[in-house]
Amino acid sequence: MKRMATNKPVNPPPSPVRVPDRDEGGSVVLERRTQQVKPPQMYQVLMLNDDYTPMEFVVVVIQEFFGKDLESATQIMLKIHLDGRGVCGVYSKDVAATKVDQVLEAAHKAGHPLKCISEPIEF
Ligand code: TYC
Repeated sequence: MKRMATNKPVNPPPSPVRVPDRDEGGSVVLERRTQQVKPPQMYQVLMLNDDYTPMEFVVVVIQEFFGKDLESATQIMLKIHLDGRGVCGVYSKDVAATKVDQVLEAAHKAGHPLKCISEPIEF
């Protein structure tokens, strides 16, 4: 991949740290820093309840776009139905945004008001 001269590398390798040593024989002791980069922020994709979208449609959408089997998809759908919202999956920012688009497009095409959002996970 080509980079502009002003771009920094995304994940620079950890730089070795010189540790002072008493060895006067010219040898150098190198130690790796433990962690210099943070893991990427992850996003959860949630579906919201409404009074009109059929339960069967929600179950199919969860299976199709979130790779769940029938039983897990049904449990997630029922949780959304009862609690108002529920997590369908956890992804990087771009993948989460794509999942939201796919769900909203499928719902729109089928004429259902199903809502789907993504939000950063808090620790
Ligand atoms: N509440 C809907 C119904 O009773 C079912 C439903 C579940 C709708 C989950 C949306 O995200 C949803 N038909």
